[in-house]
Amino acid sequence: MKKILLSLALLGALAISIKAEENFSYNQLLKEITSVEPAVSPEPALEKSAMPDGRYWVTVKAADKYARTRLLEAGFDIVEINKGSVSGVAGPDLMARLSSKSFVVESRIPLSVYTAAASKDFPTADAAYHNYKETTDLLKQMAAANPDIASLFSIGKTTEGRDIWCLRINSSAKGTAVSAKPGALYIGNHHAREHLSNEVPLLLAAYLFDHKTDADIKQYISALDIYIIPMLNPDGAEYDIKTGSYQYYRKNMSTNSDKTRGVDLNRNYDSWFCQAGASSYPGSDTYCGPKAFSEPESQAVKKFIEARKNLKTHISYHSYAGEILYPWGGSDEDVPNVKDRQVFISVGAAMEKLTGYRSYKSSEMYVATGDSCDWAYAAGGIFAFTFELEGRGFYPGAAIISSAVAKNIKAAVYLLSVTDNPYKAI
Ligand code: 0X9
Ligand code: ZN
Repeated sequence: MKKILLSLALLGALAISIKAEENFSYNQLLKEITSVEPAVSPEPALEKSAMPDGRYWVTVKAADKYARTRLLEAGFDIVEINKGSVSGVAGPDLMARLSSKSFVVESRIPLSVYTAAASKDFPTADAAYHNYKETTDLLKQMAAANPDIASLFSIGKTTEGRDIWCLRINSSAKGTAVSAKPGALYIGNHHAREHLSNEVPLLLAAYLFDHKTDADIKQYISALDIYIIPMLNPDGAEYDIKTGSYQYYRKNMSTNSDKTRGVDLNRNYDSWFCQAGASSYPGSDTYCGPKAFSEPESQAVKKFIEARKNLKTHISYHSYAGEILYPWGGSDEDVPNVKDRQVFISVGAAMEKLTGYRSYKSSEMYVATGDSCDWAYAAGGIFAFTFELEGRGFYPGAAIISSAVAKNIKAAVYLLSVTDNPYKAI
């Protein structure tokens, strides 16, 4: 794989120089992405490795979603669900815990990360992905180029002091000014290594600006209050790429009481906090944190949503599975309001058609409490969907961006079409 990376260095350099030319229209961005498509299909990221780092790619027996929930509670971060088993990354502590709790480990492959000299960027072949600076610059450029409808502001700072940027698209209200228009919210990158989940909302913004004079988009921009927060967890995302090779990092960068790093932001919301499918072991990948909303990133989302009672719809982007999930995820129960349940089912089904992703109730994957969409629906009545974007692995290569973005724009724009009154979907 190293050889492939080297042979792609020239293409990567080309991509970097293209980026420097301030191309930020949707079509230009797409061109930029396709220009770095590897000539060969990307190998699984696990094979990109060089040095064992004490972690394993583990496959553990799990017959059903209840077994999956128990594994999450033991701190196992389920990455892939197979028939009768699940796979994910486990370090030495978790390996010991799995055997002490009598889980059956079917296989384990030493996981290695390539610890090159710090490059603070994506591997060359994936240069089309936007790191934090590139994301920030692009958001600033888009906002500056569309002053009639756009504004950019920070919803708060991360653990390491980075701004969490929010791009607002609204033909009248700007910045943090309140609006009575129905609102739609798109958030990416709760999880550090899910870099595709930054690209989709970022390019959605570029698409909306490029098409702002199309009849439908123009109407949404004038009638709605649209918010895009592409990178909620920039500390984690930057950590994941800082050596120039991926670290399989999931959480934020908080320092825990036992000096381990990171809280799973999608277990830190106040919805049945840490009751199921989340771990209280600080070192584990599904660590819920010391208390609900202990983290600056989830706290920023809480404040943001609580201050905007006009929000009606929401997508939180994750990867990977090709799935659309709706509440509850923290309970086997259905949401109690029958009409709301029908909205989730109908809107999910419409977005399923547009993306080819499967739409279903979140808890069927596994019950996991503290997730952002459960909280957004419970606290704000917001029709909140978790999208598990497509791809094979967390690092599916740059070639996947354009197709993932294209189909997800359709779903995101559909969501705008029902944001004025989600009940019209039933
Ligand atoms: O576990 C998660 O946070 C999400 N999957 S991911 O691989 N992106 O980490 C899924 C959240 C779905 N929510 C629940 N099942 N509660
Ligand atoms: Zn995720």
